[in-house]
Order: sequence, then C-alpha cells, then structure tokens
Amino acid sequence: FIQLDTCWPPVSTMSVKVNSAFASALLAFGLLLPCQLGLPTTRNQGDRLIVFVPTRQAQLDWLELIHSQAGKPGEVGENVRFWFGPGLLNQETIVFVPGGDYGRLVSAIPSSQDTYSWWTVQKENLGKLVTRETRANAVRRRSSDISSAYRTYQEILNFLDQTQSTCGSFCSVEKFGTSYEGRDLKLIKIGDDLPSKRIIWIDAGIHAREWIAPATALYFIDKIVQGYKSSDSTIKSMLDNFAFYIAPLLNPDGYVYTFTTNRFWRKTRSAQAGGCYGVDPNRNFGYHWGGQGTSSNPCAETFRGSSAFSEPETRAVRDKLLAIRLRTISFITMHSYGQDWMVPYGYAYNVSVDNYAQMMRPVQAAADKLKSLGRNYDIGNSAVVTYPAAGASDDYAASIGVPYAHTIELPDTGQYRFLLPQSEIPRVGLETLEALKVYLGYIAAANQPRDE
Ligand code: 0X9
Ligand code: ZN
Repeated sequence: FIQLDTCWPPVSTMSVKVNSAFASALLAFGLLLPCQLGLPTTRNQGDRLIVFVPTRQAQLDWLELIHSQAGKPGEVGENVRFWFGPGLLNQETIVFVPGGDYGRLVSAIPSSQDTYSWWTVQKENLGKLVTRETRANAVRRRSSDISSAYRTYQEILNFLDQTQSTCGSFCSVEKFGTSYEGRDLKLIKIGDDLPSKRIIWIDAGIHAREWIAPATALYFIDKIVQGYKSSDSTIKSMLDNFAFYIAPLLNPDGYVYTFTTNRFWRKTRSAQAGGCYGVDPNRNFGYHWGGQGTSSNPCAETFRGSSAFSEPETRAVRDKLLAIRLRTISFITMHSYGQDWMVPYGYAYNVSVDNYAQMMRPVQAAADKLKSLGRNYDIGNSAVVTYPAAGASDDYAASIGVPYAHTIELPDTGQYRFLLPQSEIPRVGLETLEALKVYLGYIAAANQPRDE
C-alpha cells in the first residue's frame, strides 16, 4: 500500500466517476488511495502520543519550554503539538510527537528523581489508527443514513440542502459567512422562525479534528426534522417552545484539511507570519481576547490571531449572534473530547457569570440523564473543568447577554480521543439529544423574549 502525500492522479483528472461500492472495494485492496475518495491519506506513521504527569515544578517548566518552541526551527519542540496542557502540577499533559521528532524529544526529557517515570507513551503509532479509521469510513459512508459515517464538507452541504428540500417552510438553510479559503458557512433554522420564538443556537466543528461534533450536529438536525414530520410529541413540544439554529461546521477549511492532509489539525487555515497557518478560532473571540490559555505564536495550536475577530469564521458567528442576540436563550457549542458540559466564564480562574446557579440547573439535569444512559459527564465552570482559555465563543455569547451558554465536550475521555470510531456516532447522537431534551425542558419556562 503506497503512501503518498498528495492525490495522484488528481481527482479532477480521473476520467471515470467511480461507483462508491467499487471504490470501497478498490480501497480495501489498496488499489485506490483514500484521498481519491476525499478521505484522509495514510499519514502519521510513527507519530506518538505521550502523556506527561508533572509532579515537580522543574518538569512543568520544561513542558512550558517545549510548548513555547512550536514552529521554531531546530528546537526540540518545533513540531511537537500539545493536545492538553501544560496546565497544573499533577495534571496530565497530552503531547503529540511526529515520528521524526520522537528520539530528539525523548533524549531531552529531564529524568525523574522519583522511582517511577513521569511520562508514558500512550499511542505507539497513530498512523495505524488513522489508516484504520480511513478504511472503515470508506466502507460505511455508502449508507444513506447521515450518521453512519463521518461526512465530508461536501456531504454536509448536500445533506443540508436535501433536508431543506423536504421540509418545506418548516426549515431553511442560510449562508451566514464565508471561510478564509472561500467555503460556505451555513446554518439550518428548524421550526417557526417567528420573532416571538426564542432561539437555541447549536454549533459544531469550530475545531477541525473534533469529528464527532459535526456528526452529532447532523444527527440532531436529522432527528429533529424526522421527529417533526412524524409528530413525535417531545420534538413537537421542543419546536413549540423554540426555534433551532444549527451550524454544523464552523471551520470548513480546517475540516477539509483533516480529510486531505493532517487528521489532527485544529485551527483555521489562514496564512500567518513565519510561514505557519491557522488561528485557533476558539481563542479569537472578542471578550478578554489575548488572556490566559492563548498564544501569540502563529505556529502554536492556541494561536489567538493578530487581533480579536481577525478570522472571517469568527466574524461570521459574531455578526449572526449579534443579529439574533435578544431572541437567543441558549448558545451551545460542541467540541470533543472529554465528556464535559461547561458554563462560563472560562477566560481565567475564579470568574463566573452572574447567573451561574441558574445556568447549572438544566446542566445538572442533562448530566443526570447522560449518567442514566451510562455516560459520565463533568459539569461546572469551564476553567475549572478543563483549563482557563480566553477568547472562546461560549464566553463571548455570555458576554453579550445570552442567558445560557455552554461548551460541550463530547466523548470520549481519552481512549480514542479525536479518533472516536464512526460506529459510535448514533450512540453519542442519541444520548446527547436525550440530554438536550431534558435540558430544554428546564429552560422552556424562561421562554420570553428579552426587551432591551
Ligand atoms: O480549548 C478549547 O477551546 C475547548 N477545549 S478543546 O479541547 N475542544 O479545544 C474548551 C473551551 C472551554 N471554554 C472556555 N475556556 N471559555
Ligand atoms: Zn474543541
């Protein structure tokens, strides 16, 4: 099975349009490159995941040093990517190390003065796992059920259009912006879009590699529209109370890049100084922009951008939100992973929204529901539950007066991380929708437009 960095021949020059079943067979036998199907190429051979648990300040300092070296030519940390941390003493720091950088990094790790090691390799070869995911996805994506596979950007657009064409005046798709590379930012409105209807905003895919999030948003759209058509009583009452604005893919450029080039890409794809690409869109919103948990280094995973709202993707969300601000009762942004349902503010420790207790009531109910379905979620202030991170969209929504604002970190808690098997989509979709129903039941009472 040959591994190439680019598709060859390019898809556009392939004269016959391949039948997808036939293509899957070719793919399974290694005769067709995954990228020719618009799927991720087999990269990441030898890439590893290392888990560090610093128990001493010197170890934490060293992790900070490596973290600061992102993109710096010749430095040990040049190509190392921090998936979590560095945070506090005794907290896990999860580090992605490309195969070619592993030896250099390992010889630089300060040795532990303890009898046990302070780091372990958790995944020996991410390439093997990415290849496995790619093949599985190629086989199952033929199903017309939207939730049978992780969908491509184009499939997501097609699904939105198809949904709109079957639901009449009851839903409508709106383009609310354009990404840096020129892709559509779309949302679907479901339910009567009357000025008197409070809006539930749900978005996903602001971070490119968190594939379960857009998949869950698509599951919601599918089930809410189906439920309406079949007169499902719970869905009907949800739609009596609220209009849903669901934007399943806020960062299409990054998402496409995770299919074609780098499965673990997080940011947008805008060109930055020093030859690096992308801004962390969840550090680019204009509330305490540039604060804790953000980086000024364009090569870092948490690069905040050159200014607040420097990115077209975050500007589009801001402008849409400002336009519907007074009608919006809840803002929910879906990410992965971690199984957390969080409440602002998260720009620092020890800051909170005034109505924290009120916001936590439906969240507690949602977490109880998830628990009854066998899934444990952590709930609470986002800085406490994860880490301080300024310039995130949940904080921004709360700052403009949206009464409920949450980041949800979908499954899992660290077994598969971003590579959650697609066979999990229906379960995650179902349990999250059940939790959302309970959550919405609690806030339906506050169903009056704000007058400001
Ligand atoms: O770091 C983030 O942007 C989110 N976690 S993720 O692993 N999906 O990247 C958490 C954001 C939580 N919200 C705030 N800290 N405001
Ligand atoms: Zn995320």
